Amino acid sequence: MSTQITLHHLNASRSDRIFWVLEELGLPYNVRVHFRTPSRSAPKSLLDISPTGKAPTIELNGKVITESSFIIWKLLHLSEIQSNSFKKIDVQIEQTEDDVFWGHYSEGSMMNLFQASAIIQATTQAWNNGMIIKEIDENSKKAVGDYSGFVTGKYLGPQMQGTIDFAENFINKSAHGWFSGTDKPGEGDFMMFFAINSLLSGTRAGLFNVGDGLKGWHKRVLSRPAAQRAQQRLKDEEEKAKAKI
Ligand SMILES: N[C@@H](CCC(=O)N[C@@H](CS)C(=O)NCC(=O)O)C(=O)O
Repeated sequence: MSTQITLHHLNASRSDRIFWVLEELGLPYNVRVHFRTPSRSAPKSLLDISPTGKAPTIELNGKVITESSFIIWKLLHLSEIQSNSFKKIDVQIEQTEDDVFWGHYSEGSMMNLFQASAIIQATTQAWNNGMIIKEIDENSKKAVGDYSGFVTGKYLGPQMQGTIDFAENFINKSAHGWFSGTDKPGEGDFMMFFAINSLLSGTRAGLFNVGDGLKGWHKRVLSRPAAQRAQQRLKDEEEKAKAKI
């Protein structure tokens, strides 16, 4: 029986990592799109599938799997991928130390800060739009705005920039320009894709200083046919799902 994969995708989410790895590995997959609610949270439909209620989640031969790096690890460990016999896969299949490091770094050091900042911005907006308390006077709007501006601008912002600079430094020194440390993209690259893509062409574009090393890495990723197919599939699936609402 061939491997059955359904990717549960939430719009504007880390599931872009999984589209990319699935396309690189040439694995057939179905997609179910879940759209964020007005508060930017995942809808209940995702919690109905996934114990964490977060994206990405995949169903792999009927088993529900969560956490991007575990999902990537599971996909790289499929027997048909490990044997790599039916076609040449241009991916670092065997996990390197750098893959493990950047897999952890992307979530544990970068995304925790990025996410905190996104939550502060979303909740400030919700406050100003009266989603938390109906009647908001201008003074309380200003106080919340000043506080969130301070936390994101003066506290989280410099730390986020530090994580970007650290990644820039690594990629500039790497022999091949991949976070895997080899001449092929690996888990470290798939994991770093979400944050760097958001900085260069997503919701955080233009907000931080991204050096030529990471810009070059991003270009290298997007010039890969598999990454292009991944972006197209993501877009097509979202459009198809939107048309059904
Ligand atoms: N560490 C998890 C993080 C998962 C996560 O927080 N996903 C976000 C989307 S990028 C989510 O589902 N957010 C919706 C919510 O929290 O309601 C992973 O890497 O898979």
